[in-house]
Amino acid sequence: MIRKVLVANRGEIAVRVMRSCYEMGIRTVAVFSEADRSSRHVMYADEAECIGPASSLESYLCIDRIIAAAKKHKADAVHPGYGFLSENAEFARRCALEGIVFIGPSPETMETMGDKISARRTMIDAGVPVVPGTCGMLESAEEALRVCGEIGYPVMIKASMGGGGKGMRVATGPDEVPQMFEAARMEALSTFGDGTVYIEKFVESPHHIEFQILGDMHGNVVHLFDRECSVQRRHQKLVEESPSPFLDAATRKAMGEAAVAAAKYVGYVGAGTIEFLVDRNRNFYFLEMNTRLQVEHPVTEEVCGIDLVKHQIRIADGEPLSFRQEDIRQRGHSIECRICAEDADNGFRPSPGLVRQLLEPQGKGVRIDASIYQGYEIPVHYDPMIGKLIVHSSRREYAIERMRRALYEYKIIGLTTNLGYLRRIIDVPDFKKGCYDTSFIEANADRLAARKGYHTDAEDIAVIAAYMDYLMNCEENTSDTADSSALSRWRAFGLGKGVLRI
Ligand code: MV4
Repeated sequence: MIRKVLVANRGEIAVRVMRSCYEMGIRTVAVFSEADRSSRHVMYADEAECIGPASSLESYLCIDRIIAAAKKHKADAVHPGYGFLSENAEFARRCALEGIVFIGPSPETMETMGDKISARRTMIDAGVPVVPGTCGMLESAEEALRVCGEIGYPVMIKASMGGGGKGMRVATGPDEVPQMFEAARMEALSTFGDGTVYIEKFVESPHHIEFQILGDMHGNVVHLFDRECSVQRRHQKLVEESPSPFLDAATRKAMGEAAVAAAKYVGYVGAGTIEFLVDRNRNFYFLEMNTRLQVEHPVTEEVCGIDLVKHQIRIADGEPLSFRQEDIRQRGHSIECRICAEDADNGFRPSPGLVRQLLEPQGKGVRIDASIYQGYEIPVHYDPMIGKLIVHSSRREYAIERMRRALYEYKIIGLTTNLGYLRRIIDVPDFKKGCYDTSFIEANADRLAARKGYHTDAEDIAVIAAYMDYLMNCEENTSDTADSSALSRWRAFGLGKGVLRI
């Protein structure tokens, strides 16, 4: 029986996991780095343990320190969140060895799916469609050339240990193969320490559509339908929605059945995601399986009315699933925007800093999974994603209106965020129509580029006015105003040297 969970993560996902624990009456243990002493997940937890310096390698990625913290605090289970150690089979093995429940699938499943060649082979055996290509690894450029000739151009050369676009090259004809084969191999070797590559037919402008699945220890597997994740920039998702506006009922049904077949074949236990590439004719192909909870899981929760973290914990506790496939329906429409401390107008460079003022959207159908608060300093050491804004409504067009409204209400003062960029995305006509694939960001680059126009200027002025009003109130409420002019107070807040960023 799981009564205390150590959350081996930080930021919004650590808080997200602890919320479900709290509702289930489960105690929580936070781990944190020296850069995260004042983080929200530390304040939220019942207990907390510092596990090392700011560097992830010496804290959130350090298996020994996390295991030691779990033992010290007598945690029954570990929830890994996403990223960090969430797909690390060695970590899952170490947990088992120490008698700690790892909230996730078996280490064997994680290994099978972590290796893309073995995942492909397994899916072929399971009868799940994969992109036409090689079944094993490529030994040489000569072999690559021969295989490419059989598959037909263009082809994609991919790293077996890859993911996230690293070690990936396209070859449009035989003359490009030797060079692309070498480039993919070298990049794979330096990034993953493994130069194994394989080849697939290149699917042009595909959709990235994934299915959420849940499997228990008793052989039951269900899917929780689809998420459309095609709004991506350099393999970073920006906006996700469920249901996908691209799928028809027949394709959705076939993909759901394929996802369940895939998970059943490997005896999957826990929450997982089957990623598919879908071409313009709605042919779908298995791409990868993610053996963790994903960033975009809330859109599925909103549409299906199911708390995925609670089900992860119940499954890890050995409970059978409490519902059958027929009990799960997609109700309405949900959209998620990822809020990042990034300067979208200057090459998306990370822009951490102090959250001076924070106004979060509220109201019907609005959910925020974030870990920032007023006065919080976003550390430079970690991912720039600071939270997620999720909306739900009865229809897609209403969900878009709600997202537009919520993005307008969201004010984060003190650092640069991508809120303005997200506002522009949801106003692109092709997004509104639901006509987009993975080329969306590139195809709409002009529309999405910042224009210093009336709207942004007006908003900047309004925020500055509100802040001045706030400062003047501070002034009035201070008895000793003789030596603190308005200007010096303006400086005191760090606004005198051109550091006001909106
Ligand atoms: C592909 C593809 C086209 N054809 N494979 C990108 C990340 C990696 N996980 C797989 N990716 C792709 N694999 C074949 N055979 C196009 C992509 C791809 C992509 C996939 C999903 C979402 C966004 C993408 C952006 C560029 C390329």
